[in-house]
Amino acid sequence: MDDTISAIATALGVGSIGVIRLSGPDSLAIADRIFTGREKPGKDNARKLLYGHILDRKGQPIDEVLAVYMPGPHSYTGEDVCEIQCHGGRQALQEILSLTYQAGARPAEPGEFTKRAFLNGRLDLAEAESVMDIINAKSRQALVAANRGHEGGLSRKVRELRKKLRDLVVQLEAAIDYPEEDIEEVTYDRAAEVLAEGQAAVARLVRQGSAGRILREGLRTAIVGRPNVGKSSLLNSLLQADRAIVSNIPGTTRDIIEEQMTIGGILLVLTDTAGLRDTEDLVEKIGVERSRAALEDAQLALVVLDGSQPLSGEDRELLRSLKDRKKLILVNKSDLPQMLDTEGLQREYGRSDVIVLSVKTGEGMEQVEQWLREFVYGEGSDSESSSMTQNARQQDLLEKALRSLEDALEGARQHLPYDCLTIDLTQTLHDLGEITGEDVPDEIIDEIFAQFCVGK
Ligand SMILES: Nc1nc2c(ncn2[C@@H]2O[C@H](COP(=O)(O)OP(=O)(O)OP(=O)(O)O)[C@@H](O)[C@H]2O)c(=O)[nH]1
Ligand SMILES: [Mg+2]
Repeated sequence: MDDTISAIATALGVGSIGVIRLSGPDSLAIADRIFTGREKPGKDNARKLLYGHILDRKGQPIDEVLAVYMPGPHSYTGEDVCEIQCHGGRQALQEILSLTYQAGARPAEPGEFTKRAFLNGRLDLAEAESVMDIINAKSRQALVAANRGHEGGLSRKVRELRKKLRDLVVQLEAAIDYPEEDIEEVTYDRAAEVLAEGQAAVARLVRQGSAGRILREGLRTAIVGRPNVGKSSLLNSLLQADRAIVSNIPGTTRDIIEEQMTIGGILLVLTDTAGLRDTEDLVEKIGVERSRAALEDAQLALVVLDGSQPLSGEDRELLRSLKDRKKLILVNKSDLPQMLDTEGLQREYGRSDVIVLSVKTGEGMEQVEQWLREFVYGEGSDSESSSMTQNARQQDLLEKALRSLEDALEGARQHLPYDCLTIDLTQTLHDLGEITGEDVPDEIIDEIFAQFCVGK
């Protein structure tokens, strides 16, 4: 890249410090032009923080700053980079930024620093994308997963797999070019073996990717049930805040209340809803409609029942309507004498998917947390080591790769002509290569980095 870009790298708004970042061949010259101090940034004091001032064109100080020069290729972008730390007010940042423009830099596009890092081979595409996942991480687990992606967790697996499949293509092509009857059987078996291994590996990544998606975007969870069973109490208890109004009057909650929270490191996008019942009250009716819409949209339903009362017709109807949906049944108010046939419910819906709890005393809340963890990560899995950070694009490519790989495997088992296998495999290699950026059109690269923030 032969031009030099500049941007504010810190969040807009008031903060104690702000950072302006320059990258490109003229970084040092531009910093030199606008920075005054006892020592000027240069080769001799690379990577050292220098104290000084930024002066405007009339020599008036704009701000007191620290500046650092990081020569390429050992910098974030792989190019010469200069960073100026000033006070984090809008005005100082904007004025220093315009000075860098006047001194020869051009405004950086969103994600352009990271794009340069990618184009200079500092990061592959999947690693670069995970930079945004780190920035956007809203829970501990999402952060762990994003860091794994950034360190090349996904890239490494994809590259290994690509290498094995490429070797196989080479062997198959050799067999096409030099057909020898006696090695044919062996090659089919060997091909099927390699393909089955690859298929299993990609299938595992696809599974882990769904968990990763939940980590990034949160699990959309609706709290539903009859009026007065304790839905809003549950929300408040999970949030550890008095968010929703709780009262002993059925029909207290009318509107949808949405809150985000983490539980066991998992981000939940939680909605408390109006109690489901037939009602003549117009406002409540609208609330009930909204509850049904929220339920429709949710990936998981927390069905709250009142354990101090027998199961009602409405409860049964709700459970029936959620027959094929992911749900956790919570029998609340365990501190009161129990009237509900919990064992019957457990027989019908599975022992592990029915939890008896009391929001009032906190009994059973830990079990809820444990259930949610298992729901996200799959039973018995070690959450931290299996979570991946695939984004929708990567997940989509993995799913495509899986399909062509399955076709190739089927082909090998049926002893189809080698060309058929190599056609499928070429497709797989292409899709996998698009993940790491080894085989990806420029438009897609531009599209990816356009989603980044300016200054990253
Ligand atoms: N004893 C006991 N009472 C509870 C428990 N959880 C909630 N309650 C009470 O049940 C009543 C209803 O609680 P809410 O949380 O408002 O119920 P809701 O399901 O949100 O009701 P609607 O908004 O009307 O649909 C309140 O008086 C709560 O204090 C519990 O575990 N034990
Ligand atoms: Mg409520």
